[in-house]
Amino acid sequence: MAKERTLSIIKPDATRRNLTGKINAVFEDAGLRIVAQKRIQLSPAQAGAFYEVHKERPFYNDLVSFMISGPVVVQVLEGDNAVAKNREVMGATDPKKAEPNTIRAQFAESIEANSVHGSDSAENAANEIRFFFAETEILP
Ligand code: YYY
Ligand code: MG
Repeated sequence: MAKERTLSIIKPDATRRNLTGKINAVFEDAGLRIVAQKRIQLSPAQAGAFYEVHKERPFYNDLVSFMISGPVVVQVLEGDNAVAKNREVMGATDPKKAEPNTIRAQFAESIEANSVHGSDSAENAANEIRFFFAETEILP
């Protein structure tokens, strides 16, 4: 199977609790390679644009406020079937519904403060990677 890339974000609830390393270990143990990574503070405009697709949803304003409440770690994960594999290790959006041992089952605080973002399709992954990284910053 061809290698694929996906965009991951370790969210403010997880950076606040010093969980970056534990979450990265889940990715690496699943065969996902962290080929780019930076810890940044999102601006309101950046967070709003990143989640533009959810603009009409009732949780949008709270989600944007949460995403700017502290630093995030944006990263590119690479591996076979990386988009689906990352969604699998993340677990369901609502941690109460997430499979045991997934990142969200282990670490998420709530449906909003759910520790990680992962792209949901190869097409969205390409756009989301471009949103945060230049190709020269991605080093397999
Ligand atoms: O892709 P994923 O993060 O699993 O869920 P989405 O349906 O794309 O929603 C994005 C983001 O929005 C979710 O991670 C938390 C937040 N959210 C929320 O706060 N309340 C909801 N009912 C649904 C989603
Ligand atoms: Mg999503």
